[in-house]
Amino acid sequence: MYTQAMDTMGKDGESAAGKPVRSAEEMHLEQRFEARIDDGGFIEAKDWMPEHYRKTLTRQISQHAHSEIVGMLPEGNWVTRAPTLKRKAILLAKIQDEGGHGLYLYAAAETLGTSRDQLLGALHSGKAKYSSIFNYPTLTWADVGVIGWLVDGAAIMNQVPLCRCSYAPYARAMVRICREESFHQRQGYDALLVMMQQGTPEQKAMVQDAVNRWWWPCLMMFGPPDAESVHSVQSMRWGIKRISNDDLRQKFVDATVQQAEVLGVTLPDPELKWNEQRGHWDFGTIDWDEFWRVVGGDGPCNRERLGMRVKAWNDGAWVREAALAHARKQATKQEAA
Ligand code: FAQ
Repeated sequence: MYTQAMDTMGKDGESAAGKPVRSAEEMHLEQRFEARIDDGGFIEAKDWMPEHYRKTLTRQISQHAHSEIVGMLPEGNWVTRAPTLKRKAILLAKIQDEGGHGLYLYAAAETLGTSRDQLLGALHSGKAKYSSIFNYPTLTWADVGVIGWLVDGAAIMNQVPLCRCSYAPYARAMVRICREESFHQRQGYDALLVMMQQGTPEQKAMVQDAVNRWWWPCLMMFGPPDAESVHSVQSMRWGIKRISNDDLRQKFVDATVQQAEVLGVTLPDPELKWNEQRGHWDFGTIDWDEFWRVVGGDGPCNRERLGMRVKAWNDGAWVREAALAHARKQATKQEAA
């Protein structure tokens, strides 16, 4: 839906049959673009690119940026209630990093020609998507640890291949983001390990309860099954996505089972079983109805999250106005000098 909202193809560029008319020069540019992609090369902001490639990237990068800034909200809920000064400082640093990731990603999306105001407008009007995972509530302190361990763990699994994305500004942003996500994952695991090894029975039960609630939504983060993923084939052809939704999900499950054992928690899936033949862990069926409900705006916290973002935008209007007034004043001064 967002993709359609950003459709800039006008009627002028279409033939009578409704198909876009392409000039010989455009076809030559497209051949060069395809050849560069086939060679595993990178595309820079000023290079020619097909309109569909530009729109696909604008959609994915802006959704990713929105996920980072909406993702600050569930954890922000716990800043004032972190159990120690050390945990509070770590949490503040993590949330700040996420704001920074949003900034790099909005900047990367802007290089494709859509302004930040337009991108945020799409988020605030509910047209643009952000990751389903951030529509779940953070009920206890253990949820903050589980977000680090499982949500950041899933995010890294998905994002490391994006460091090799064919669109260079996105790939460059992802290198730094992945380094920071790695710290986020470890701090979450560490917080949980302390509770599991030194905590009271109640604290241990709290960790298990958080794992029970977050496990399945984390598996949904990777997106629909490959057979139902509308964008995967083209995005993989263009080197935007390097590994499919299902393969990344499997890699995440395979990596996480042992971490759960070390931690001493049970993953809430009776069908989780090592498959010697496949060399992978088998796992149960994901509730895709729940996924699409959450993506469609009807998850436990969708309204609250969007409401908070819109409020933050409105509350910050005076800062943006002041910055613009200052810039205008400086420009007038410079012109007069
Ligand atoms: N939630 O055809 P596909 C983080 C939509 S960052 C909501 O497979 P695609 C950091 C999809 O947009 C987490 N919608 O799509 C952090 C499409 O709808 P559209 C975010 C979803 O793009 C941690 C439709 O379903 N990461 O966690 C979801 O090829 C802790 C069909 O799907 C990124 O954004 C979903 N989970 O593959 C922050 C990474 N999955 O647009 C704070 C970059 C799918 O046609 C605390 N993005 N949809 O209306 C990607 O890698 C891809 O976009 C996928 C989806 C894999 C998410």
